[in-house]
Amino acid sequence: MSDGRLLSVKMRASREGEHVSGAERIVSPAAAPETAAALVRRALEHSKGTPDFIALKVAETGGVLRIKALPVATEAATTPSEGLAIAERLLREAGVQRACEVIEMIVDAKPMRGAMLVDADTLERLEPDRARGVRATCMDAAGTQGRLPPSSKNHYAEAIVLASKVAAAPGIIAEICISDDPCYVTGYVASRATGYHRITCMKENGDGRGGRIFVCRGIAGDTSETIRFLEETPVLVEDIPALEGMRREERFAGIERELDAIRSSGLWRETRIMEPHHGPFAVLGGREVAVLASNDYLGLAKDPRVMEAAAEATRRFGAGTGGARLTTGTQPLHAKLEERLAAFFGSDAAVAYATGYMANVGAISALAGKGDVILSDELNHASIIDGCRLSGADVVVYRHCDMDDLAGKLSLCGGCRRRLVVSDGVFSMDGDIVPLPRLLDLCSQYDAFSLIDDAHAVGVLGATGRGTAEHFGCPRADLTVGTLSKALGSEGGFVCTSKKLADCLVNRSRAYIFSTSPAPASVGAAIEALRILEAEPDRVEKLRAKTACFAAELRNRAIAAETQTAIVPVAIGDERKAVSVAARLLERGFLIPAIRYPTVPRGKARLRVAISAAHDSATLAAAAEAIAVSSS
Ligand code: WAQ
Ligand code: MG
Repeated sequence: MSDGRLLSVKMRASREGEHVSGAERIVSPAAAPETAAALVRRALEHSKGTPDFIALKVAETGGVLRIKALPVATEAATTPSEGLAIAERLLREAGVQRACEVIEMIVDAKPMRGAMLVDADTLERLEPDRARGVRATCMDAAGTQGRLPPSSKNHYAEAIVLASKVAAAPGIIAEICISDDPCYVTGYVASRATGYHRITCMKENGDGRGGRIFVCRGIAGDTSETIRFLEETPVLVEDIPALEGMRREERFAGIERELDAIRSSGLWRETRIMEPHHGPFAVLGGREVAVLASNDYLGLAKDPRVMEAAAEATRRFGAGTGGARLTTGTQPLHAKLEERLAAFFGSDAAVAYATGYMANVGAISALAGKGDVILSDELNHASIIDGCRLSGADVVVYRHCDMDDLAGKLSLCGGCRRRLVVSDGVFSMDGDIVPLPRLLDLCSQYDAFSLIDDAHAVGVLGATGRGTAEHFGCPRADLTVGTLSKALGSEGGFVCTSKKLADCLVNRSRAYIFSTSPAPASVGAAIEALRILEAEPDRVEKLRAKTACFAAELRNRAIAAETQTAIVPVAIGDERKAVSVAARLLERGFLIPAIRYPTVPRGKARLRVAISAAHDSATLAAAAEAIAVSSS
């Protein structure tokens, strides 16, 4: 069968001179433009980071050689030494008597773009450029010439093509490969004699070293024909075996390796059982501790009136609603809550969600989609980031609270269908505040929608706890997201906005449409909490005074502490140190958690203290002293 004209499309990406990603295809001319675009996209989205240089090469292939894929087998290994022993045996079966030394060579290999070309009998290295190695290129799977490349690397699919071509090269009798991807521990040994043997563990998880060796015989005098075949002869590989399902143990061994990596980098997490006690105290492991970690900023979660409202709502309306808002899940309480929220925040309408997370995910993905652009602060909460991802819009991240950077980026988005700027009102990890007036100015200047997540601002900022807009004395964003779960002591999220945008959320927000409506207890409690906040605004002032007093106690002990909100971060840095400081604090009777990657960047671990209006001054002073002692 003739292939018609085929083009080779190659992409190579690097950053600061270091290789980031590379991929190639052989495709029909019609598929070439989209293939090129897809490969560039793949480079830009590579997990190793954004490249600063991408080279794209599109060339005629000339006559294409078709070869059959090697047969595939999988060898289960659970440790690197087990895997390397299997590799050694397979190399020997392929005729490499000095297999043991070849294994040593690959384990000690320096990073290279290509493979070592090693003589089976003398172990002499034959590649002309030892730093680069020999590269096998100009190959692809047969039957995919009109198809787009997959959006991310499929290790097996690419390796079987490469290994099949290499095995067909003149003089090559075997190949061994270990990926340089830190998370990919499966490697292989391949040869015409034995086929392609995947070996499920060739190195420790997290190890970024890898390498390839092409073992040859009889070409030491002249390697040019072999190298020309590897680098220039276009090859399509036919009948690539579908990967048989991995055995169950190996599937779970992969999970175990991931968990081990989390453990060994100090990032392990697990739940702990806390029994609420009086006020901001809890019983943990049989002992009473002061909790300086709760988002119950105003102590309303345990206010008897709020608790009774929850109980009363349950008695009247049931434990659950049994339906989504647009089916059977809207009860009188839900309508009342939304009315009260809109009135309290001075907006036309409010839409309630089951959680704050869902409010962000739901609102952002309802408002922005393909063809739109979302501008998002780099320190936004995970729920905002997830909403951006789910929306399918282009996401442009601007520097934290940097309005000049935002202005510059907005000025480049004029041609997009819709622009949406999203930011936390109060940033959850540092407790700092968005420069809202400037952000709103930019939104009107550049005709963008604005969404502010006031989860940590409601009940905290502004004279009466109405959030960032009240704090600055400026108008509200187009959408203000808030939560019922923090200062309001209940559970759930909401969006305050215009009638039109509320209609948009109700009709388009999948997190709203496809989840069961909030339980009557949560809604009843939230309505009562909102009533109390409105009737007793001095609670907000009390919280502010408590926070100021705690920050002063820290500063008296030479610990930097600055905050305008109820969140007081105490910088530590190293993840493991942060965890051990938190453990010492717990021994002293204070629950103050260590916040680590991925919640904050690596190396920026910290203690995160959250103050409540319910804390007493003696407890706060004692906590400051315990922090000073435990972190020194
Ligand atoms: N030609 C020669 N050597 C290469 C090439 C190439 N085109 N590409 C990479 N290498 C060398 C280089 O030294 C790399 O460090 C090393 O090989 C590993 O490359 O069935 O992903 O691209 O699941 O990291 C094996 C799949 C995946 C096993 C191998 O290799 C399976 C892999 P990587
Ligand atoms: Mg790699």
